[in-house]
Amino acid sequence: MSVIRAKLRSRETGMTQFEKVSHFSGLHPKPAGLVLQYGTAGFRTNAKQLDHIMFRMGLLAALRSKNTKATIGVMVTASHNPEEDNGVKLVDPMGEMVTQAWEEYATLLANAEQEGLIMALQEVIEREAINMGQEASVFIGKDTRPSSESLSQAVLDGVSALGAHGHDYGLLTTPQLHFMVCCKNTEGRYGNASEDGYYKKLAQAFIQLTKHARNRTDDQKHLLVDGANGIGALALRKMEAFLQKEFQFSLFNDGSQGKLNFLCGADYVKVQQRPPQGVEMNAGERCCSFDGDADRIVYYFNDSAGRFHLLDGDKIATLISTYLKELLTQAGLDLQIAVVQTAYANGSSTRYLEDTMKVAVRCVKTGVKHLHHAAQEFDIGVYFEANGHGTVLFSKAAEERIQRLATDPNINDEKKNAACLLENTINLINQTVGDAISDMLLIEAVLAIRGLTVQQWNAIYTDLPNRQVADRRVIDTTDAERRATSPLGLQEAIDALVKKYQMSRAFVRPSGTEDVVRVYAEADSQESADALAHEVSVAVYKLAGGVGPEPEPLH
Ligand code: NG1
Ligand code: ZN
Repeated sequence: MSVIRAKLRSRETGMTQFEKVSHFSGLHPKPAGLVLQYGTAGFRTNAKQLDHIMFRMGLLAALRSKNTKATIGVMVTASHNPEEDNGVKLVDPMGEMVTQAWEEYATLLANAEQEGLIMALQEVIEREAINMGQEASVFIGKDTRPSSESLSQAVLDGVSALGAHGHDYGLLTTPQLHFMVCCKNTEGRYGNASEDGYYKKLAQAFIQLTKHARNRTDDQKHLLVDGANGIGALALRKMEAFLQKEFQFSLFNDGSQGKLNFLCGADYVKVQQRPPQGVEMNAGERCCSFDGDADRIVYYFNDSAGRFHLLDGDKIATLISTYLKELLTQAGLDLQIAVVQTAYANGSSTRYLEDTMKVAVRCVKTGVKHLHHAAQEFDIGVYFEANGHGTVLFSKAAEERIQRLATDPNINDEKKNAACLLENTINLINQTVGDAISDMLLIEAVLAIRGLTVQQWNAIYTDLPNRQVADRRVIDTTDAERRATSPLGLQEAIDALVKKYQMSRAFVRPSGTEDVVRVYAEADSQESADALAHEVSVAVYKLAGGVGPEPEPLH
């Protein structure tokens, strides 16, 4: 019925909606036979293959908007991938990743051959009983990749082909776009849906929070930032004035010279376990790296002996959850706090959180959507992937209790102070998705309030040495999803290898964002972790039909 209504409405303008879609689709044709899968975080591959995908995701966003009667977001980015790749992520009304039920529709539209597109659209419309007469609105953002310009235009074409209103924000970090969508759909209660609105909200919360930290020295206010030559660098520069010198930074890899994510950025630093190129670090200086769309952050420093120390998502989760737990105790609030991790979390972090901090820990599948959902089950859910993507979610009830306490005239100073800190902390956090800028400011504030140096933070627990390998030569990943996990005997072989090492753990999974298989190993020493990672990749190579030469030992 909804389909008929769509046809009737559009007839007045001369062209039916579907005729319009067909016409525009001809400008964004799909290469026949090309099949792309919705990965860990949307579609992601070489930018040359993505024009039709972008157009069709514009269509899907318009449908999702009609379906939810709310504004939907579309972000054009490939995050930590190399510059020649690109990708697209859809944002649901409250600023979260698009619901998993719609990933199926995304795949359906993406892979429909040119002549089957209208039928695929009709299927979605019918299955969701979408009223095509409903108004629709889509927010669009893009990262700094050269290909993002024309690809975001393709998204806009898709949006307007279905008569939806498209608002193109141009260059934004991924978390900024999530923020805008949430602001819009909460009628401004979450903040103002503009770039300045974002900077103002976060900067004000940061300034309020750091008032609670006494005697901050200039050194404590200063951080070295690696912008991965991406959008995060641009955003941070724009934010500078709003921070009123309460936070100062030296920005490296700001995109003026280097290539996006090349030898720099959070993913490079985490996987290679070494500092990015292009950052001038002195011993003991606090440094951080964003990834290509600024939704991940990792910290690090070199000690006086020149040794590199990485503080990844696990260390960040520990710092933040410890801080929050202490505040809850001071405020006398019995709210349940939990940390959500993935299999990539260092074994030491899990042990520390459970045994020493007595915080509940949940382990979920890789991918932000899985962490986000699990975190929503608690009063306060702190979620971080080891790679530095994460945030904190406060349930509505928790937020209300904190607000009531902060304005309660009958409580003592200690409780009032803790409640105010919690309130400002909530305002500083981007609860829609992991946000490098918001996380960075929160970490800076927590270190200042607790009077911790980066060395003291690092010493909270010691990481088990670990190694992550991803090798394009090792395996042909066109259908790696099965070949990496199902060859008979692979898991048994890994189990046998793990037994050879002390305190060890290892697993493999196909990446959902790159054409690789990821191998993770940890053990009691770096030599053992490296050796185990190598042995497991050889097992994958032999049992899962690797291509190219056999993987070589690490170091
Ligand atoms: P894949 O490529 O599926 O491993 C990577 C990260 C995920 C997530 C996505 C989205 C690792 C091991 N994997 O996914 O955690 O962040 O990218 O960006 O870090
Ligand atoms: Zn990212």
